[in-house]
Amino acid sequence: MVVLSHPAALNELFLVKASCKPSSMFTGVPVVDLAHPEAKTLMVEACQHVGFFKLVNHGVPLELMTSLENEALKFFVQPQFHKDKAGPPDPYGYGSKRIGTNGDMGWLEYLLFTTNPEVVSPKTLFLLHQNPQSFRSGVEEYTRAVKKVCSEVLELMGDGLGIGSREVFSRLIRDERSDSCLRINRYPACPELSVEVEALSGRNLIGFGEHTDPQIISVLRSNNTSGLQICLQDGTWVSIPPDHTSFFLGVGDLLQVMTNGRFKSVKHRVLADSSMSRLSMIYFGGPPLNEKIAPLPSLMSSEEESLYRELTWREYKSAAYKSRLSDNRLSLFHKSPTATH
Ligand code: GA4
Repeated sequence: MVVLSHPAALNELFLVKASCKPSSMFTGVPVVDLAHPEAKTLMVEACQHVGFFKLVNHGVPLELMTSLENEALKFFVQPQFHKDKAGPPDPYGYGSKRIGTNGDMGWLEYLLFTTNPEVVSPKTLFLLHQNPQSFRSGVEEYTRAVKKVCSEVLELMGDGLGIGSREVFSRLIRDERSDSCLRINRYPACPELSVEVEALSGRNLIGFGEHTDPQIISVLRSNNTSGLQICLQDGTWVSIPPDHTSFFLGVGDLLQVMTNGRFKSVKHRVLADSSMSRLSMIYFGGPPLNEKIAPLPSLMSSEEESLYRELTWREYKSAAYKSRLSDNRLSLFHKSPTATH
């Protein structure tokens, strides 16, 4: 009998069974054209059924995306000891393999920047780049562009839900104290993960373990390497074909709270590849830390009960940072049925 031992570097922390079968319910990722007259309706439907959609015709030039991607790669090619000077993340900065502070690991390295002027990203982050100025302006320009798209999308969602003010979501990320962040993830190719290892042990290399994003909304752009998977409401995992020209939008936990569960915060994960490295850039749109978040009364029918208690983003963020990646953080804020009586 052939006994296959995993290559030393790939211990159980990285190799997991991550089955992904085609779901009969799923006809493909919902695609929304930002310029289409029905965009708001399609977005609302996608957020209700999947919590995720692909956005095309968004107006952000491909050059702006690839230019930041190239700047980031110039950071990542540097020697490990050099990159480590910008880490470990606290929670912003450079990180490698460790995600958060509670033992989660993934086959990736990353950079995390905050856009909140009241919180500071480590200065070394930019200084450790060969060309700090162009890296900084790349991050700033990209963030500005993606924030604009995100704000347009949130306005359309407000419109689509028919909740009086279309700015009810977008104002939260447009606020100058918005606690949003930008994450750049690089999932190196892992040649030790041969096809045989995968086939014989039925295991996959976890790049970023399953989780939901705690913020309002996430806007992801990646290179053309696959790896992203989302979990459908029937529990099946489906792979999302990459498209380096488009954005992928995901509902975050706070949007699920504000819509009283109508929009679903999408569970997702990333599997690493044996031959191609994946680079993704994700903008996480969050509100100011002191913002009170609760189900919107304008959305709820008169007899409808709030599923969640009011929280501040500071409170939710701090609970998130105390949790493990795969924990169901929203359940901590569920109103228990008895508490309402
Ligand atoms: C998931 C979404 C964002 O990447 C992130 C992540 C954060 C981190 O990497 O520091 C967390 C994770 C994320 C949720 C639970 C906690 C916090 C790692 C972790 C185990 C930056 C975020 O805001 O929450």
